[in-house]
Amino acid sequence: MGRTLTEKVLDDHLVEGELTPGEEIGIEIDQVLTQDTTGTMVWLQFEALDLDEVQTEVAAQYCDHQTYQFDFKNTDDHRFLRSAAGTFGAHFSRPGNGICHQVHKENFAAPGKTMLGSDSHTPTPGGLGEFAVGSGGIDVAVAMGGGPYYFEMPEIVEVRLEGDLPEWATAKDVVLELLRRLSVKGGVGKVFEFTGPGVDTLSVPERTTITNMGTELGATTSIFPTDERTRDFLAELGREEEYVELRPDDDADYADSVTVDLSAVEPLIAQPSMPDNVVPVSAVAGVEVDQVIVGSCTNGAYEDVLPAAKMLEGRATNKTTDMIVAPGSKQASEMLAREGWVAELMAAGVNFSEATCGACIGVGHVPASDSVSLRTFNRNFEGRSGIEDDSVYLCSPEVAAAAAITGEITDPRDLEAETGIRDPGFEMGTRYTERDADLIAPDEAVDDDLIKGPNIGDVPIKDPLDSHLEGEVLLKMGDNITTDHIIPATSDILMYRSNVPKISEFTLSRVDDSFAERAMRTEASFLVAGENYGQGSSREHAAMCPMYLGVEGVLAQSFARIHRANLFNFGIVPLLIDEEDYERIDQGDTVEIVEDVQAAVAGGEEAFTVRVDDDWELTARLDASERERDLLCAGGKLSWTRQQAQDKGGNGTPADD
Ligand code: MIC
Ligand code: SF4
Repeated sequence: MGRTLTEKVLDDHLVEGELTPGEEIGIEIDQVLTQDTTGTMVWLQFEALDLDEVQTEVAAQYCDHQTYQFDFKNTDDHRFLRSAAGTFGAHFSRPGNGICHQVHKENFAAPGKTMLGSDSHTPTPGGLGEFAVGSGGIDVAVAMGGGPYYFEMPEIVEVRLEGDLPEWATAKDVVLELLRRLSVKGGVGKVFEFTGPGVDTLSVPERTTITNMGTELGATTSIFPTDERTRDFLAELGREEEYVELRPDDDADYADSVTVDLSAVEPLIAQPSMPDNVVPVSAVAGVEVDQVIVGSCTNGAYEDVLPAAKMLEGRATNKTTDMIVAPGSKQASEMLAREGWVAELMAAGVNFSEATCGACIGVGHVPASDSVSLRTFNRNFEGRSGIEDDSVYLCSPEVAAAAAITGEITDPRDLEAETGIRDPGFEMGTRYTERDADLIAPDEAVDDDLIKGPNIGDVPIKDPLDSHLEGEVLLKMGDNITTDHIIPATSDILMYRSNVPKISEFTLSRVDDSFAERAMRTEASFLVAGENYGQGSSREHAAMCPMYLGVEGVLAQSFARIHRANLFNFGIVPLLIDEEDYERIDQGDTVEIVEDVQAAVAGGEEAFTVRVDDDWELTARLDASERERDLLCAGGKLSWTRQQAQDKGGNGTPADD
């Protein structure tokens, strides 16, 4: 039987297990990526594991989320990251050089390689045939030390693209269409592999918009085959020799198949406050818009900003609609500047920002109260923009520019009919310089020792798993709780990512601001949640902080992939419960696991009896591999890896195995 593209890349990197969906596999990692809000912990963990040199082909540290450096703590983090990259042998991308996924795409993304990144949108280079997966920071630290990455072999789902996009429909609409059909849970446990004649009609930047936002579907990753367009893209970047032809066999066998007829795709928009709340733009046309932002790792490339700039050329933004353009990389800014587009945008009333994540996580450009913001980003979870009860819509740059011109949500086809503004179409950019001023390669490192300012704390370590687990349900939550609910990423909180005692004070504050204080007063506690608990980002603080506050277990109907792994990595027991028991259990109940937990986890037990309030019992399920059980018993991945090191007299990464 023929192989899928995913199976081919994984086969080339497999170090443990078999490519059977649902089974745990270990793969060798070629490239790692980390950014400024997860990176500090990655390097502190790298140090705590006594690792002294990066072992992967490429390791890159980006500074993109807190580049405005409005507090010395941000700048301290950046200096620490530069010193860590220099000391341990990673590339360092300076603050302002751009968003990790865009800069990585420009400099390192390569077909056939594997990558692990401590950011959930790491799958972006799937648009160039790279198998790239987001994970928690400790997984990245171990992979950087040469250890394999372990994960559940996903099902491989074919997304067959047919036809050609009509005018005003874009790659963003393709992924919004998938979200509309499949929902934010539709990709859990899956890889989306793109096939069909429609693939050739999409350029690499369009493909990476789709793979980037595959994350919102909950997918492990998304991947495109490579072709002449991939080769040309790499050639433009001066990396043509990295081109490899990759495609599935003609008789490849997929677990499922979804067809998208590109010619039937129309301009779409995700309404507040979930990326899958998608409708045609025409369905919400006329809603007044206060703010428009073009940028992010999804739509921040030169090729994304250009159509908006063309639409605004010689025009002005509506007087009550503020428009901001924040390109995804300094290279994109430079190209737009050299061609005069920055000036055109400025003349039209647009504020041109440095290349940063910024507004995407509520760092700058926070919307006014009771206002509407239209963004070309990938997430619109409630409150993520920096204000509770926000009203953030997600759309393509073309739809964003149309709203900036008219002051209301406007189907660009109607804009054309009313104003004559034509679809600017898609145009690939030309690079003007071989930029390297903002990238410090390992052999150019300026530091060989770690520089830790007062904001750089220690990595918390949990005790090994107890035999007896009992505690109060301190919080009961609904479905689709995001990591933004668990540990928000807004500027007031982001600066404490390297200070766990301090950042823990904000745990679950978006759900219940008394939670952290109550947890601190309680010795041991549990959380209860509905479906898809922990969706969204890769931030391991969403597990680390609850662990620090004494949360021993989470009882949920289902878990999002990265967060589930982070719970194991920090020694919190993730137990699955059914809907009936979820409905019955209440906040304030005392739960007690009847079995000897340590022995049952170690012994491979799957069913656990949970006694609730000494009154009734439910059966919870632990769905865990042997390795994940070892992590729980040890009190998390850091302790486990260290234990391995002691047992073997090495550094404990599986390279020693
Ligand atoms: C996000 O988009 O939510 C983030 C901020 O990039 C996170 C990473 C983080 O929390 O630092 C992600 O996507 O993993
Ligand atoms: Fe940055 Fe937003 Fe992309 Fe996360 S989703 S990496 S915050 S631009």
